[in-house]
Amino acid sequence: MAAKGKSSRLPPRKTTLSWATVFTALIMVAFFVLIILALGILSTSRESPRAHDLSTIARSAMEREDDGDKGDRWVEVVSWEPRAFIYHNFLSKDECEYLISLAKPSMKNSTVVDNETGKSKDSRVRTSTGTFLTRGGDQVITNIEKRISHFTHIPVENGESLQVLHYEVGQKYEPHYDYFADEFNIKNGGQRIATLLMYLSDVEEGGETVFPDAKGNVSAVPWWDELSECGKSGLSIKPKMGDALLFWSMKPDASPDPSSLHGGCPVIKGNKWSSTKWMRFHEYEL
Ligand code: PD2
Ligand code: ZN
Repeated sequence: MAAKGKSSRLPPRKTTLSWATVFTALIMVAFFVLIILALGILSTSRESPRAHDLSTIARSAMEREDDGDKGDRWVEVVSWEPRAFIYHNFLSKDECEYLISLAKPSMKNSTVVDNETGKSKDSRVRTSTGTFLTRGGDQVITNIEKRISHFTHIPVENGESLQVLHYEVGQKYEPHYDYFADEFNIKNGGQRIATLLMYLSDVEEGGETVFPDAKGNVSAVPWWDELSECGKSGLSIKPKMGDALLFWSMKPDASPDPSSLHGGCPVIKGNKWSSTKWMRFHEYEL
């Protein structure tokens, strides 16, 4: 009987003990997880103290420009090779006319960069006239340069001075790369990353910006039938007053993108005003 009694009491005692162990282990694991979670939250908030700081948003909202006479602003993805996008209605009509009036008195024959020396030289590949507007020269330029920075996500300091160009009938800019191939310019101001080309006027015929080496079916663009012969030699964008074309000369791995080859087709009817903002990797020193 005693042996019987002994054997009937032992198994339940064993079960009680193992449940207690499991319960204790669970409590310890939960406690451990809680500590890890707490440490994670603390370290995240230490690493990005500005994640919940809304003061920059509040400031941007206060600085928001008066909408003025600008039309509907929207972004159109034109191509991924090269990476090219149109910001429709980026500039107002008043801004376009203002930039033209500022530039007009100092227009000179446009030059190109000499790849041997890195210096400017006159060229037959670029037959337009042009001038540069001082960075932050006045409030209108400052507003446009800030807008360029906001839309491209590239700081104002990385932008070169705005260049204003004028093309009359027959004038053009042969296909070229905006990135530098010479040591001089890369060392003095840094390699060019991207270009924002702003159209300051409409052009009746011709004057398209063409990417001859763009990948894809270039004749699929809705405006194909309106393009000049030069325009049909690649992926083309028709100038429209106020629109801006952003394209990247560098790939995301920071190597030059050969598909960014581009040119300005000859103007056939009317005349063309445009403005270029080149952006560089390093701070540009005047
Ligand atoms: O004004 C243009 O259409 C044009 C075309 C190609 C300008 C540039 N390149 C440039 O300024 O780099
Ligand atoms: Zn160019």
